[in-house]
Amino acid sequence: MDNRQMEQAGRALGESRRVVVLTGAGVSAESGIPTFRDTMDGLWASFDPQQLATPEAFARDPELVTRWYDHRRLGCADCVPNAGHRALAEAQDSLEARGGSLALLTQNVDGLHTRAGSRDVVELHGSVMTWRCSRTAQPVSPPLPPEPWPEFPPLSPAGAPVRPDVVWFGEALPEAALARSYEALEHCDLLISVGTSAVVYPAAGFIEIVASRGAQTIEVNPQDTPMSSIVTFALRGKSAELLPTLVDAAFSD
Ligand code: BJW
Repeated sequence: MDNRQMEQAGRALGESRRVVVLTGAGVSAESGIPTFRDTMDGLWASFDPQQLATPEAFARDPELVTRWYDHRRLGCADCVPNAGHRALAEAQDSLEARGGSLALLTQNVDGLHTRAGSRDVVELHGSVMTWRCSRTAQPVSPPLPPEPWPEFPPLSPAGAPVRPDVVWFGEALPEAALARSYEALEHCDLLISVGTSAVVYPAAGFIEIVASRGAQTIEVNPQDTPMSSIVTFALRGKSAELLPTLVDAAFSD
């Protein structure tokens, strides 16, 4: 890790008032949740997540798709936030204490940012922890227990398969989440993109929107992404290691 880049990025964060953070699956990697484009393990090793996360796959084989999402729901419930999630919650506290703000936009469906203490998290791709009827959109209540569904696909009281409340390829993102994101992007001084491959739109386009306004951008990722060439600072490494250092550099005075 280039110390000068970290020092300069820390200064940029410390001098910003309105910050947007966009996170992807990499921020939860060190909590033990596989990234979206990782090869899956065990029983799921032969499946391609990009083929399963579609309305077409659910229509064709609701048993397979609901089994996969229930496996992931239970996996997320067993995991805990890591130092990267906690550093982002601390950054929000520090910015708010000095009259600023931090809007946390996540593509993750695991709920770990909220469990780490971040407030008003915008879940762009929904949540795997809540499910709804695929016909009426009525949410399943009460909250699902920490056990697998008794049958696959689970059926709602309306007799239709229930599905996780996530956004699949080709589906629209929640309107309120998009409106809050564009409002924050329009007014921010700095965007930090963490642990995303930056290939899925519209979220990947958020980095381009902020960069084209001339605001500063930081990328935290062990690998290059299609956005690496346009960010102001590219911090190469794991977010659970780099985010605490970045937040420390910005706010410890
Ligand atoms: C670490 C690390 C460590 C590892 N520390 N980092 C414009 C152009 C082209 C295409 C489109 C476009 N606009 C729309 C599209 C189509 C499509 C799209 O983007 N396709 C592209 C693939 C080409 N987009 C959509 O369909 C979206 N819908 C839409 O636009 O609707 C329009 C509409 C309007 C009105 C009516 C109807 C429609 C919806 C996108 C939904 C995406 N959903 C998923 C599944 C969610 C549920 C689930 O989880 O199963 O969201 S797909 C999947 O990708 C998931 C993720 O949130 C998302 C992003 O992945 P992410 O988070 O970046 O993870 P990875 O695995 O890709 O990357 C991990 C990264 O972490 C890597 O870079 C590692 O290096 C790094 N890493 N360890 C830090 N320790």
